[in-house]
Amino acid sequence: MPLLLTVPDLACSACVANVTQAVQAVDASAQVTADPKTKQVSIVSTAAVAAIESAIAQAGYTVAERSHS
Ligand SMILES: [Cu+2]
Repeated sequence: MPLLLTVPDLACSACVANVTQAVQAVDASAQVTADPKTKQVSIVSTAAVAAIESAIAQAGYTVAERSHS
């Protein structure tokens, strides 16, 4: 089940690349799909949710909401 995060400051494809890199720094095999229009980031990873969220925060983005789909 992918982890679904809402990241309101996801504005463009550069943000998508930044967030993807941040998550893949935690788990190199993570599958990250992010859409600047919906502000949703879908992540398939075995890494801990807290580790993923803190990596995204350290990249300069805010995680507003989290849900498992
Ligand atoms: Cu951007």
